[in-house]
Amino acid sequence: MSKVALLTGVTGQDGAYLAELLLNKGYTVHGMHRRSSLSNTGRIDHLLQDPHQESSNFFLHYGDLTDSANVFRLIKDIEPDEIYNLGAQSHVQVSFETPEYTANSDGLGALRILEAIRILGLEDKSKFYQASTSELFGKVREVPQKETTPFYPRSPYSIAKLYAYWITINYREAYDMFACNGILFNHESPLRGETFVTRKITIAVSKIKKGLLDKLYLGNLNAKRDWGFAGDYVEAIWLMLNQDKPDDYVIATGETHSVREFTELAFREANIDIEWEGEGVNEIGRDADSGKVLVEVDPMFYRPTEVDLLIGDPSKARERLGWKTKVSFEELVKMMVKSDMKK
Ligand code: NDP
Ligand code: GDR
Repeated sequence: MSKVALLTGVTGQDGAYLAELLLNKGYTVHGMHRRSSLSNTGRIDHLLQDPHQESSNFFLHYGDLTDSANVFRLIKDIEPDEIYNLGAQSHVQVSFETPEYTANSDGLGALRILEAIRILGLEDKSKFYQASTSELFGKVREVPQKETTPFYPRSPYSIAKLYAYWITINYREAYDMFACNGILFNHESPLRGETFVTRKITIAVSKIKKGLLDKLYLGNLNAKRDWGFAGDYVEAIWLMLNQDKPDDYVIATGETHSVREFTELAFREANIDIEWEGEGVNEIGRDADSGKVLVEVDPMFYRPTEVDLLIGDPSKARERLGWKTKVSFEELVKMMVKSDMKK
């Protein structure tokens, strides 16, 4: 009998990579997806099969993490061996505009799943993964950040995720559930959402190169992130639920780079050298050859409270899970620019 997994957030970046990984391992995969007026399955269309075929092992179900009855019914019907809670309003800046909704989906969403497991008596059957985040570390208190680093979240998003993080640990301790937090640092790919900074940059570079866009507007160029490749990170997620004991793990590369560095490298991949001048809101990036301004700062993209520096220490994951990142920062930027150039 193949293992059965339920993924929330299956239509997102990580959902797509994880669904593929699980299907390749022989799992039957069920995904919760939201009804939308336009199709939102673009990242997983290549994995979908005709549900009428007997061999079909990937199924989608309408649902929403803010709908308790729906979450209960899905878990009751599917009785998953593994539940991966990837669903979330995942944009930090948007969470300042929609704080209550973000708390409901990202914070209480995790609770609804844990409660369903408990009330349905599935504690010994259904393992639970919570998509926790390096945003929990927020304001710098220790560098590099590891599992024991104190949290100081700086956005409605990360504060909702803080609730989800602790409720996961509480249910593990109170009800003996196999429940894990993956504290994942930023991870990107050609499937990354188009408004996150990396993908926004690689799309803009490709359009500028092809003459379809004049200029890229960005916010804080000094923010530093530990950027890895999503394809590597979903392997760590799976490993966490396939250990003897549940635990929490930092997943990161151990390297950090600024938004400015990412931008520079992405342009270089398109054979454009950027020269920077000015500071803060007056900083611009020029094409070193033509002198044309290609990058400008727009304070519209500044956040009310920023996370300045993230760099993770993945030693525990390396030692206990045998996991390490495979794709370097340079390879990641190259992969994303190449993919967007093609598109
Ligand atoms: P995406 O934004 O790409 O995907 C989010 C997914 O959640 C989408 O499938 C989205 O559906 C779904 N979703 C949003 N709101 C709800 C809701 N109310 N009910 C059910 N589903 C919902 O995120 P990623 O794939 O990048 O990230 C996956 C998870 O990991 C998220 O929880 C994120 O917060 C967390 N995380 C991500 C990191 C990263 O760097 N990528 C790092 C650390 C944590 P739809 O397609 O309909 O919008
Ligand atoms: P982040 O990712 O907030 O780290 O959250 P994002 O790519 O949005 O921002 C990274 C940094 O870049 C700065 N920045 C800009 N960001 C965006 N989106 N757009 C811009 O124009 C821009 N200019 C500069 C930001 O200020 C920030 O410092 C991601 C999400 O995937 C979360 O769900 C996840 O939990 C964390 O990563 C780890």
